[in-house]
Amino acid sequence: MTTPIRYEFIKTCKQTGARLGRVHTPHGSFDTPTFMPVGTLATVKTMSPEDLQSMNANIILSNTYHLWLRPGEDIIREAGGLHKFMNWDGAILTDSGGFQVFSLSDMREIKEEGVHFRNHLSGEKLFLSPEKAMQIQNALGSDIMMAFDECPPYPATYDYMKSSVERTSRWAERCLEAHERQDVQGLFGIIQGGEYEDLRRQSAQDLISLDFPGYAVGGLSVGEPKDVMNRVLDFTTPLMPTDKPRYLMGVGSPDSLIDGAIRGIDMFDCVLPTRIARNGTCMTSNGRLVVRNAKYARDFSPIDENCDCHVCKNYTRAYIRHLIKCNETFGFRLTTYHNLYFLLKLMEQVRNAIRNDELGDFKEAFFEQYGLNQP
Ligand code: PRF
Ligand code: ZN
Repeated sequence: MTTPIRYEFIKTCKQTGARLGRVHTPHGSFDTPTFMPVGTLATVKTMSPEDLQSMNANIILSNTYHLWLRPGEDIIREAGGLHKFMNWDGAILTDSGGFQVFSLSDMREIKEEGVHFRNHLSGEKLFLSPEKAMQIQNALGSDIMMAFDECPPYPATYDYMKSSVERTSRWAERCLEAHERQDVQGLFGIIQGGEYEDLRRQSAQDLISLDFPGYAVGGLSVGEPKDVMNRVLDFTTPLMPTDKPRYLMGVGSPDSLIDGAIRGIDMFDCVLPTRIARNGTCMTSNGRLVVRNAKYARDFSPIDENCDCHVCKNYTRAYIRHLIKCNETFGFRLTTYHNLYFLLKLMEQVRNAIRNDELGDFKEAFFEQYGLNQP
């Protein structure tokens, strides 16, 4: 298949098996493993594209579902595509709407043709299908598009999961058929199957036979315990091609990023760092810090004394707490910037550890300091 997405493998960490690589797209390359900040509505909330560049983000994620509802894909096509519309020159991955339909709307009916549901804002009746999801993503012009899948809840019965996986495979085939810009936009398949090993295998085999330029592991981080996620990754990533990118959808806690990388994942995204930032919670090298708390009212130290971001170099906990307590948007900007910087820096440290065959040591030291030491 012709595709503009190419995975360049660099090396495997001898201590853990994690992969170091680079993904090439029509809007530049990014080193992997990487974390993609989430810009659901064509903005990473409170961040400018210049902010994102200054923290070395080179790929962001946006959402088909939200942009379809507002402003509508026609307006974005008319603007010259999503990159031009939002003034972001780096790579963009768009999720297909599959997950959002399931997580945001209560009234929904899954049929072979697609999903009938209600607009989570207006209540209006809507229909999303593999063909429609491709048409919207073609209009947006993202570098990486995602197949339209079903992400079943956790836990789901074996029988339900089996029929869902089979439908997701049929939908994936329809997505490939409907994707009209294969030369400029790459389409990734999404492996589902919940916690069931044979269904993950079936899903992986079905999708691999369709020859996508990259594969995601979907259906995780939906409420299952951490050890279930790790076990599923333990048996799923070995089923995935080694010469294509592997993306774990919706995962972004520091420990899961490290655990995912160790299991051979290259790409991650999550609203966690940006969402918790807007309620005054920061990720630091010593664990989470709730900067809203009264105990920081007179604390004139930075959010994280080990962080060299612009925020930690110039602003204090006391000042940021004050802004957030007063609902000042600048406060949300500062915590968001720091949290994204922290995760992007963490991924850079992970890549360096892979390069030096010491990701296992890095994990142990990081977990110890972050307060995550396992029994
Ligand atoms: N499918 C899609 N998007 C997703 C997921 C999925 O399974 C997840 C899983 N938590 C996050 N985002 N299309
Ligand atoms: Zn910082």
